[in-house]
Amino acid sequence: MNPLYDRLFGVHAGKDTPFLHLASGDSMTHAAFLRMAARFAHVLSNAGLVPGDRLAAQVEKSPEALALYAACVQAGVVFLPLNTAYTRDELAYFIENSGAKLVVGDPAKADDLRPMVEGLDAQLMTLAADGTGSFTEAAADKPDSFDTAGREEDDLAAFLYTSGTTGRSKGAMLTQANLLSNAETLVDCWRFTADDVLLHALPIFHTHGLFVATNVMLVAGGSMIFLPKFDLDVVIANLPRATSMMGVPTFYTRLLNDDRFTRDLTQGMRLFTSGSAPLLAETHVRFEERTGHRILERYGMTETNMNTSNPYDGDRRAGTVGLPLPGVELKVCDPETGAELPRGEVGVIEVRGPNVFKGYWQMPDKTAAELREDGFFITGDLGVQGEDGYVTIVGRNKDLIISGGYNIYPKEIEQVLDDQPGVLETAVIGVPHPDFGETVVAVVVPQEGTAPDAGQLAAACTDSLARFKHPRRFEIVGALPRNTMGKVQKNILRDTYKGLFSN
Ligand code: MCA
Ligand code: AMP
Repeated sequence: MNPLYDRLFGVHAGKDTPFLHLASGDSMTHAAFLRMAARFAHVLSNAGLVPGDRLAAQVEKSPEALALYAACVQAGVVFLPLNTAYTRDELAYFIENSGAKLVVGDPAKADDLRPMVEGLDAQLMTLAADGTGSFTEAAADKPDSFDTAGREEDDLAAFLYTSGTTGRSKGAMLTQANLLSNAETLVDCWRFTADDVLLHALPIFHTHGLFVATNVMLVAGGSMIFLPKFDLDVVIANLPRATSMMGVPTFYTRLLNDDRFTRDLTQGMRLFTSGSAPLLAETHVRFEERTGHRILERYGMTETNMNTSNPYDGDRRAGTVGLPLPGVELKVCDPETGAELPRGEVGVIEVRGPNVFKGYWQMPDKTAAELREDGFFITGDLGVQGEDGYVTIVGRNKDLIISGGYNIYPKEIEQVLDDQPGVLETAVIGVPHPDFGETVVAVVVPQEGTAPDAGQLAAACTDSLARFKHPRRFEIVGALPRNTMGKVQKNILRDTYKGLFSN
């Protein structure tokens, strides 16, 4: 028994129905996809991986990249997908921390990665966006079927790393049951069926594109228009073939800024969902005016998958993230005492349910700090729940920037900038941005008598931080505002610089 494999993949064995429609016009059936995944599972097992071992994948989105996920589930290997923008330094931490035995990376980066990967006692294989590489070469002569590894619902299926407000990233351990329960709930709530065609333009290295979008479509038995990335022209060209799309708010603002995006173009669609970052109520309203569709906004986290959703039938309320999903308990608590607050009061959102992860890999202290013994997870999001149950997120009790749906932890950038010559201290903040929702600004205090150069500071980020984390602006100031306790008042900085990118 391997509940996740059986329910997501095994049920489609032998089905000649389409699973992936590619931008090239080709498509791949469920059966062909499963045969490829089985060949890949043999490669994992030949490489010495046994159930419970970790595989780290930093690969471009492709059918092969998705089959790598399926192969891990079939072989019982814990899948650790990584953002393709991560630098070698960032990658080294994930490989070392997770103890990954096998790393699958882009052939173009192999020479750069190999010494680091091998130095960490891992093997490196390659997989390119076009499906070529040493991994697929090794799979070519393997059998089309694989004896699925036995796994229990409580066994680990994936590690997804999430940054922390202090220190390094934490590996969120997700079990088979976490993933399966959430996918099944969402299929029901959002009415997905085998007739659905999901326009999939999200990356597949995060919860949204991999677990929300892909797992839901696998459970439903539908198909996906599987695009390498969100390219506006390609998305517009493909919308008439789709019945649904899941996106981050940037997808929707980009579509609305294009005149080709009309009511006619979306007439075959039955559902647009949004999440990963706040969708402005204004975007929701403009979207409905343009297309007649009300975007269904939901709220989740890497550690919990999805927690709340606006209803499929009923009021999809702009500016809210809807109601707790079936099986998910949600309460709003006092940030200081943890005591539950009455409806209508703002506090920290806590959630409990089969969706909530098992803890952070080898970080018992961090797990204990965020996951209560009674099973409630402290999200760090500030919200309020109305008398009618609708939840509104009003802010964050954590120092986090969300840019185009990617999470960025200021501390990580501050640590890089503080190490630069001539820098006394820095404060990194998020400010409103018309395309990305929020973007990164670094406020820098130079050491006396020096004048750090923005170009040098930017160059320092290039080596150690993924491009999406780089500050889009460096503001040089004499001192940072502090409260009486000496803590930097980022709210004042956010207010000062809030207009930097406004239209
Ligand atoms: C790309 N760039 C970015 C971002 N993406 N910078 C800041 N924030 C970003 N999100 C950089 C590129 O490196 C490039 O740098 C420049 O911005 C312009 O690139 P562009 O071509 O415009 O970007 P894009 O390729 O169109 O990507 C934008 C995007 C993409 C479509 C919004 O970032 C995206 O697909 N985001 C989705 C993220 C996601 O799936 N999040 C889910 C996390 P240069 O200046 O060098 O040109 S899961 C989650 O949060 C929870 C669980 C949940 O609830 O879902
Ligand atoms: P991640 O750590 O990538 O899983 O990001 C999770 C965070 O994204 C949550 O803690 C929220 O702060 C934010 N988030 C996700 N969905 C929404 C939403 N619909 N509205 C506001 N914030 C959201």
